[in-house]
Amino acid sequence: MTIKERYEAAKESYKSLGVDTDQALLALKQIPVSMHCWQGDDVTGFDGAGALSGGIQTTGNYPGRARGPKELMEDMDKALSLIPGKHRINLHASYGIFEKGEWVDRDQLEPKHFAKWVEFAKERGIGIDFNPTLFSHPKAESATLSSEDPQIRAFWIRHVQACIRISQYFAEELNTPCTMNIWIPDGFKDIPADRTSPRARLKDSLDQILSMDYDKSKVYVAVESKVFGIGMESCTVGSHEFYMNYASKNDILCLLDSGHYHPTEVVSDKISSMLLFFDKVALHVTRPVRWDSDHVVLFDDETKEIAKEIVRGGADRVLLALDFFDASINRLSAWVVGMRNMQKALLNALLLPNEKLAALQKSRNFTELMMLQEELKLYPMGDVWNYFCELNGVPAKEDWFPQITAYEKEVLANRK
Ligand code: RNT
Ligand code: ZN
Repeated sequence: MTIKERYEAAKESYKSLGVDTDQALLALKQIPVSMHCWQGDDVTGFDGAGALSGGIQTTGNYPGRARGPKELMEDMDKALSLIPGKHRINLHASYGIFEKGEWVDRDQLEPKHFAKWVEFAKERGIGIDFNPTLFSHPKAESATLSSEDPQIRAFWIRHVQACIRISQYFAEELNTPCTMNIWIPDGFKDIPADRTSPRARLKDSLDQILSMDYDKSKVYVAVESKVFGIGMESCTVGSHEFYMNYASKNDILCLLDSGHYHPTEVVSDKISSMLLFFDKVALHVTRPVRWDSDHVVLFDDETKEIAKEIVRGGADRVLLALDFFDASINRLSAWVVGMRNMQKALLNALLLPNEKLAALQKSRNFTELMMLQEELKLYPMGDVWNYFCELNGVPAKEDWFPQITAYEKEVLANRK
């Protein structure tokens, strides 16, 4: 049976539930996922400002890490060619591209340092999202936007403002809003004596940053909280409560990273609440495993649950990005697996008889609701997915992997 024939059979199964698979495929194509550049080089960046710090860590030394803009772009291109649909890319400020011999510190970054990325995005017709980089830098050794040192704090304020200008440049050049997400590593290893002052300084820094003139319809500023990081086990200054309140009072966005909460707390349960109070919510989808918040996204229960909430809440209101970095496996494969899994989860959600399920809940028919939710798990989603890949001109099933193997032999193996 061909992929198309299998699809036709699957279509009939879903039809009996009242689900239109053609509609689902159209809807899936409309959902861009922002692919993070930092999986390609273990969050190293190009500015050579310092080794990875901030309580995040990549482990592993799989050969073939991208060592500069050219290699990273090549790798991202290859990965994107194996992912169905049109997506976005997500950059960090540490990925600015300098002319030979040029170097500026992070507070002096300008749009021109990102012109090559704009060129890359324009040629591929995709948008760019952005992140100031407040780690892996000598001035980030103790604290950044919450620092007790006014000069350090001013440096990082200038950096984030520079990033807002660069984000606006991306939005204007590429004709699509840029989500600019602020994450800082500030926090305390052990029990602090004063939790308020650092948070008050962070609040003031954000106020100063946002007092600049920028176009809010082009730059969506978001703030990302975290429960703990390595070396910041007892308290992070930018906690969930801090940022949720800050974002809501100042009309910016909250970004929820699915690896940044207590182990049994789930982001899937937060999205509906956020969307009742915010126009949009931003996400970093990732997979927490014990101490690490950044394993490759799998097609697992929480990813599926997040996708259901996105589909049910309105995919246009959720700014969807991935965030993981695994240096122990082929980095391109990590991207492709993570991106395709996010899309599979979205497809899974689009193929549910969502209204019917909601009606069962409304009538408190929890017996039938459970039965149906469980039976749905074995519906032939794979046949619909394979057809989606075929329609979008990328290999279905595991058939993309030989291209990774070939690329590893021909390109990655030469990076010594
Ligand atoms: C760190 C945050 C943050 C980073 C990236 C590199 O815990 O999740 O989003 O992973 O900005
Ligand atoms: Zn994140």
